[in-house]
Amino acid sequence: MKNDLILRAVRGEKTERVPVWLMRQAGRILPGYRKIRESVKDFQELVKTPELACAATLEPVDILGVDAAIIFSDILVVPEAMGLDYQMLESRGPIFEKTIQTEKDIDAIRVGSTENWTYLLDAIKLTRKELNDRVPLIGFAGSPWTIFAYMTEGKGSKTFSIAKRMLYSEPEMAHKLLDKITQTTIKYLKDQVAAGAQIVQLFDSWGGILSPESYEEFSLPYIAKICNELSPLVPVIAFPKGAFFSAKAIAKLNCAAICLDWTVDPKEARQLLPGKTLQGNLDPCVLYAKPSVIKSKTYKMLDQFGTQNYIANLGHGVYPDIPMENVKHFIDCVKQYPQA
Ligand code: 1CP
Repeated sequence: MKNDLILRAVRGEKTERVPVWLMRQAGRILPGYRKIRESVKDFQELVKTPELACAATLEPVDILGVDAAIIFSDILVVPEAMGLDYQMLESRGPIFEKTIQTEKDIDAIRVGSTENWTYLLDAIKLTRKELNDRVPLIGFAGSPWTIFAYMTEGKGSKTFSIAKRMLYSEPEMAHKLLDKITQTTIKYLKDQVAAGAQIVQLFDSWGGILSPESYEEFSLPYIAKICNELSPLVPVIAFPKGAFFSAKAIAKLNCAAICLDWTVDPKEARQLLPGKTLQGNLDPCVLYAKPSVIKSKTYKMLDQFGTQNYIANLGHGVYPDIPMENVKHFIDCVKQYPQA
């Protein structure tokens, strides 16, 4: 591996420079992505064509100079593999044709298996070959709770009240669905590792809309199960977005690293998550600012986290309308940060 900074940082080994990558680094901020996206019928065609997914994965490595690639796919591939088809609507996000409301609906979907995501495994194999060990390749999945939220709502939501209603009114049913998603996700991530993913990240994008009690009943135990299954194979990064209220419980996860959103104070995170590599957490909106502001905020973040056991990133995915030059400047600032 030519650049193994992220692998070393995630394992808690010494790094001579802070590694950096961005969540959602392959997307509308990049010209090559926009071109590929225009050439296909829909988002799924891009995700399901290994050559195109590979090209989208490599572009940020080639033109932004990030220290890791993340395989081009989406967390919604898992509900699709379980039998729920979705459409990705321009600027409106995902819409599912059917949603899960009853016990019967849960029984009607399957635990997904390899044949449901071979295109992704082919994309990973091809990308590893094309990367030729330049940087590590990250695989990923949504957390069971976050996938549950899309399966029950059928789309994004501000409140996720349909999803949360099931937690409070039919908790046993909710656990049954979460368990089925968890079984699928474990297979899905193990397959990604077997195909060549060298790190996996679990996105709990909607963890933060739960109360601490609900979070620790309906989200964290399922993340813990996945960590227990995957950690013996590759380093796992958990991203409990907005859920730092449960930091003490999160600290007990069997995972190498925790990704933090921008609401979290780096020093407090160091205290509450001892022994974990930390990743994050610049507010993506900082990247709308002028270069001098991007630099001072980035340097301040590195001062606070320190340079070891740390992976620089944003506190959430990069927004599609952020200028690519600013993203590049952020990456360069991390690389130029003076390190003793
Ligand atoms: O570069 C990369 O990061 C790889 C690709 C990637 C990843 C890691 C995509 C491509 N999606 C994701 C993860 C993902 N997808 C998450 C977790 C991270 C997060 O919180 O942002 C979530 C919640 C989704 C679901 C999703 N997919 C949404 C959000 C809808 C909502 O509820 O607000 C949307 C809009 C998408 C579409 C999507 N996924 C990826 C891209 C590049 C796009 C844009 C679609 C397009 O170009 O048409």
